[in-house]
Amino acid sequence: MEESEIISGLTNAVVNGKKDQAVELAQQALAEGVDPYKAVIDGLAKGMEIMGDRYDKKQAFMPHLLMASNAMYGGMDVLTPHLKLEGGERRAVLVIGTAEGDVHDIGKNLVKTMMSAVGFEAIDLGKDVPINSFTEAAVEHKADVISVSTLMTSTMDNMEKIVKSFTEKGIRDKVKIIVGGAPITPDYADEIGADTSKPDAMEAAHWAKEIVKELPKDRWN
Ligand code: B1M
Repeated sequence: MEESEIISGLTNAVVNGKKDQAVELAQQALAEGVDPYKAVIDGLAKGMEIMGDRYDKKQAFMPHLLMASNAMYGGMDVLTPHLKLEGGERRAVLVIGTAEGDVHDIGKNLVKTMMSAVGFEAIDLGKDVPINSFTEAAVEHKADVISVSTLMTSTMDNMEKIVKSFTEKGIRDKVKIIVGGAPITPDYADEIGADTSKPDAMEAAHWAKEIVKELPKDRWN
């Protein structure tokens, strides 16, 4: 099977909610030497994007979305262990989660996957994360980067509260904070005092990998 067929097959498996097919094609991608990044981003994630558009146009409904995400995770489970780690002596620590009130976690999980792939050790707080859990985890794990996602306008305010909680605890300068998700813009990130926002998981990971170099190594001592 050609690479392009495998990639489009992965997209279709997600769109059609076929987990077995996604798993099989992900295994085939590895066997045929397809870049696992490409298989995740151009294959599986593309399928979720298509389903998102269909949902917006009322051509797909909740059960279809859940089946699609189930298929996507099936493929990701196969591919994620093969995303090549990019070097560095100590693994930088990422604390990641979805803002309180928001249970959408597909994009957050993609960001986690890509961040792990560029070398981060990810502390995943999950979805609908209480505001103070971010600072608590940051202190406990001596975090470098905090990544917060939300897909709903109604939960954007909680991102601001998360950033404020770092200032209130006096640890804002110890971490870099990235916020993202469909309604989030770089201007919004600036307005709430976060360091940046990026439009997709890959860009977020590349930014994080570079920005950690600016953090003083002894700042948590
Ligand atoms: Co819901 N949902 N949903 N949903 N859902 C949206 C987000 C919505 C836009 C649909 C709509 O109305 N058009 C809408 C929000 C409206 C708004 O506020 N503007 C909405 C709503 C309203 C709801 C409910 C309230 C519906 C209800 O119950 N009445 C409810 C939420 C309950 C809650 O959270 N408390 C709900 C529930 C669900 C499901 C559970 C069915 C399911 C989520 C399953 C899951 O995540 N496990 C779901 C889904 C799937 C969607 C849509 C269709 C798709 C979202 C998705 O996964 N996209 C979405 C409509 C849409 O997007 N077209 C919709 C694919 C994913 C890969 O993209 O997460 O955007 P995304 O991530 C992207 C980028 O945003 C970026 O990187 C990724 C690409 O690489 N990114 C970051 C993400 N995080 C980042 C962080 C970064 C940087 C980049 O740095 C930190």
